[in-house]
Amino acid sequence: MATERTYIMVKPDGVERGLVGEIVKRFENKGYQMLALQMIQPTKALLEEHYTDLKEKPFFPGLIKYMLAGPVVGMVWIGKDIVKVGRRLLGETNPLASNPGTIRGDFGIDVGRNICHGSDSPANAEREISLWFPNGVVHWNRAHVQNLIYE
Ligand code: YYY
Ligand code: MG
Repeated sequence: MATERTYIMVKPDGVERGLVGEIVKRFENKGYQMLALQMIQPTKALLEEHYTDLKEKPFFPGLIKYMLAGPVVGMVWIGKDIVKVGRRLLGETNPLASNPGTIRGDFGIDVGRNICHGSDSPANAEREISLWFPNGVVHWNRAHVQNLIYE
């Protein structure tokens, strides 16, 4: 039974462009299971904590400003190897370097408007899930479909 979780977040550009359903669909189609979903207008403090590893980068102020531009849709997903595979579904950080068939490759152009976030390690995923969902998330079992997805 897979227990790895990841934090996926549609950024303000993705929300405003109506791509939430498309992104949810790609994770659902793959066979992954959703544990939480919320639309939230993040505060500057929350975003600075989320991106704390990047605070010395030259693009950091622009990144925070862009992420404050509107609500984001944050999700928790669970499944086998989901951190790594979730990032493969997203594509590269730079949409122009991302293959067609990936979220960033199909829908984006500029790195500073790359539509969707995905955790980069299981440890960071758990850190981000605690940050964005401080009250925890539901745990539910897909009793019937589980055997159709996992052997
Ligand atoms: O994990 P990922 O989102 O693919 O990239 P990070 O290196 O964590 O950077 C976070 C975020 O910062 C990225 O999604 C876009 C933005 N960014 C940028 O605007 N310019 C860069 N040169 C690198 C990253
Ligand atoms: Mg990252």
